[in-house]
Amino acid sequence: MNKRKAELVGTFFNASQLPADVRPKVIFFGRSNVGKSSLINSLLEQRLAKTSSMPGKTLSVNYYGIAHAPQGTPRKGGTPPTMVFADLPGYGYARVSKEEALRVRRLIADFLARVENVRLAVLLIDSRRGFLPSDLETLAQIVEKNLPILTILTKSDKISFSQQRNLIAQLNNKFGLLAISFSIKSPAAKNEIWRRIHEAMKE
Ligand SMILES: Nc1nc2c(ncn2[C@@H]2O[C@H](COP(=O)(O)OP(=O)(O)O)[C@@H](O)[C@H]2O)c(=O)[nH]1
Ligand SMILES: [Mg+2]
Repeated sequence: MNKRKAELVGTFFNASQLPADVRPKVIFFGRSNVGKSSLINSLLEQRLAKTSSMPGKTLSVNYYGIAHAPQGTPRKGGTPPTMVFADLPGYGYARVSKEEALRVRRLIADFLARVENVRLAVLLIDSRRGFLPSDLETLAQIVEKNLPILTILTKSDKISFSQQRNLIAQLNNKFGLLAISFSIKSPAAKNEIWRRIHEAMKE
């Protein structure tokens, strides 16, 4: 797959800073330290999103603009259409105060209330930790907005194949979620994830 032209196009510390923006968007949700930045960097094949082993640091929404030319699109005037990946702050980090946790939740809720043209919500779940109550809260926010969901089980190198299968089955049975396993160590699922993103862009 070709390397995509992508760049950071905005950082917002509260939802009131969000500009009106009709570009189609993929929003990435996940607990702090779930591997969100790593997945975004892997998909974009560049180190745009900061990764860290110190969770709970950034409290901002970051927009990455990605040149996106679906097959067969006539190119008028040169500039390809752009889609946006929105990287939301991680939630559910145990070592922050209640107020801090509430601030994260509120930023996500305010963002969802304002954001336009969301095509896909990508919900990241840490394979080792499984689906936790804070993930359920996020799922409820996504469902309330009626957004199509793609669930990704991150760090799949940390658990066995049978554990992966069980977790995928459990998410499907309990919540009707279709999950894909992903690891930065063997990013074989990347093409499948891109396929789903492109499909969501078409709708
Ligand atoms: N073993 C393993 N570690 C990962 C994987 N993805 C991310 N990590 C590590 O998990 C930590 C948090 O990753 P990061 O992408 O910053 O998570 P974020 O807080 O959700 O953005 C970093 O130390 C990463 O190197 C993975 O697939 N496998
Ligand atoms: Mg991050």
